Amino acid sequence: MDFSTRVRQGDIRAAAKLITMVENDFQHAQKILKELHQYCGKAIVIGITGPPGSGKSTITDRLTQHIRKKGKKVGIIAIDPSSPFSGGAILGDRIRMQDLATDKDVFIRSIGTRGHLGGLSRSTQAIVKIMDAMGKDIIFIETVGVGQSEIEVIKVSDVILLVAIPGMGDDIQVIKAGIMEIGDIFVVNKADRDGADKLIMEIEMMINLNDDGKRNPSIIKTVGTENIGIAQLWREIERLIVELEENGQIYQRRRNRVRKEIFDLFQENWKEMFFQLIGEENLGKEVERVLKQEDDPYCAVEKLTEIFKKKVFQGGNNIV
Ligand SMILES: Nc1nc2c(ncn2[C@@H]2O[C@H](COP(=O)(O)OP(=O)(O)OP(=O)(O)O)[C@@H](O)[C@H]2O)c(=O)[nH]1
Ligand SMILES: [Mg+2]
Repeated sequence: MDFSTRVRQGDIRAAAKLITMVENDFQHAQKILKELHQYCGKAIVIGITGPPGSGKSTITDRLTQHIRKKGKKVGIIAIDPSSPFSGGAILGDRIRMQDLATDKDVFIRSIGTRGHLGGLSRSTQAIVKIMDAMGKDIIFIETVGVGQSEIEVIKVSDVILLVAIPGMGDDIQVIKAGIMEIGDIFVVNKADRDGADKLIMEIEMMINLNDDGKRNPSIIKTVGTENIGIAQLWREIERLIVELEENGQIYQRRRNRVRKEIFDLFQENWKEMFFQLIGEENLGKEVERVLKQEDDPYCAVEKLTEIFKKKVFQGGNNIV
């Protein structure tokens, strides 16, 4: 049986192999992703972000258990900023998601933020595609909402949950302005601690300030560890998905996602083609000239671009 068929049948080993290929040899992986694309588009992608230790993995785990009872197949992508390695499950998540690990209809994958040649968002999009083709109904992407690259990643989601917790000093500071705007649902987790209601009030105030009352994201209180509020959170996610489907927002988000995917792929392929065509010798020459102060890198790029254009022209139209 060929590789892409195995992935489509939900074969975990084939999918894991393909994900490794995405990270190490994208050109090769692309051929299989191409075959898979026609089987994609059914999964709903839910992004979960928030500060370190706020309970993102716990909530992902509990939501997954909740929807497994409804027969939904689940994919989980945990983006781990601390890990330079990719491929394996990180220890923490492995422990917390232990119950899920034995469920063949839950596929968990952790990836490090570093070491992605074509960018983290390209890798994540490819993994979403693979899980989608495997037949997952819901795909969670968990990431710590710290840097720009994490925000880029989470933006590929259909729905975004922001997790906040009480008692982190100046509470509201933990939800940064940039990330505030992308949240569809606020999850106030660790509501067993003091200050949950105060945090809710602060979030409400900030929403009103930030969005001029245009948006009205809901706020759900949870105690992840006790499974409190999880069913309500899932109901809210489902309600929101219907709303976003009806008002065309999901379609708009997917349009942005496809645009970004094409942009990322193009950038990468184009770069490769450029350097292939100008050749190592021309590049090496320019490097030396810049090194000897005979030229600056800006001029070097202009010159190399001229060489590129000439070659494309000489080669007729069949190169680009
Ligand atoms: N008291 C309390 N503790 C919780 C709750 N939810 C999660 N925790 C605990 O908080 C700790 C961190 O939870 P995680 O789910 O790993 O948090 P996370 O946001 O995924 O953490 P990182 O991925 O490391 O950023 C764990 O020890 C959980 O058991 C809650 O509602 N109440
Ligand atoms: Mg986590």
